[in-house]
Amino acid sequence: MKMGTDDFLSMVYNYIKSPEKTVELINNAFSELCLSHESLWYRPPGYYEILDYDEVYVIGDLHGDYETLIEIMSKEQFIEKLSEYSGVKIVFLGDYIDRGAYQLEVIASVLLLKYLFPENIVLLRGNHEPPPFLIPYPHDFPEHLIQRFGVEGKELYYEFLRIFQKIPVVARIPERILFLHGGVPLEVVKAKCFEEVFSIGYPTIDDWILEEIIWSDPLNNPSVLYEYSFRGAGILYGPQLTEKMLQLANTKYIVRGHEAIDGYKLDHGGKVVTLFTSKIPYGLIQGSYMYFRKEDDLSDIEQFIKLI
Ligand SMILES: [Mn+2]
Repeated sequence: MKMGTDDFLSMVYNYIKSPEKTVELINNAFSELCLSHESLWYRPPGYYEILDYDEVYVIGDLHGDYETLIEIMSKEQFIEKLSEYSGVKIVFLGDYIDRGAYQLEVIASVLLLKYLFPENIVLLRGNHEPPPFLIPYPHDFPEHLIQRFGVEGKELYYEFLRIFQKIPVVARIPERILFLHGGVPLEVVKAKCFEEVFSIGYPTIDDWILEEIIWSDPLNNPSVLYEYSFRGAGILYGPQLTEKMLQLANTKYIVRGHEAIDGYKLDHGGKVVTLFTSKIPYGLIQGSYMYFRKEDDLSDIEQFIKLI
């Protein structure tokens, strides 16, 4: 069935009219998050392999910036593309909620995308989709829901927390890109293979590895392996850790979000690419996202970054 942006937005609106409808959406998306699909190989709870694709979009942190999401959606004709053919993949790097004015709209949009187009959508987890033991600051999503729905908003928050625990933390296009929210966990130092890092403690990823993946930032000092982070969670990882991660993952780049920058930035000799899509809640001038096709040569990755 052919769909357009307006059809999609009215579906989102329908789902967030009441807490009951929102819970229905959460439950629908929940089962899709935990299933493997033909062209997205999902290994619980760690990662997705993106195996079969013609083109890929990568969207960074949104933080309730619905305007920018809609702007990209309309400009790139996401919904039309998704409803017409199966070759497009969209990777979201996490941090859908907190800070912005339209947090419920944004999280409902990405869950609805996952529900409608499960084979095409990769949702990754950011530090604002938190484990209960590590709540970020600010975390105004619960208040946002209470303001909207009263006491029922509080119960709705727990439904969201439940689904956040199921969102994978890593995706990979073999030989090309590793996608995650924050960075490289220290565990890579002694790991001998990729699965060792991302499937430790199966069926649940170990808490500290999860923390380091969703909270860490790159550190531009080649002589330092890592430092403790000013954020109070995660680490600052040096280029040596990036090299080890790329070697384990068998990819050329790490594409991540997490840092609120204007546009994008490159670290560790261009091997760590930071995208930040949200603008309005931060007063930033430009947001960034990425687009490339299967046949593109990614050796100059900067040319595939788009500004909005
Ligand atoms: Mn973040």
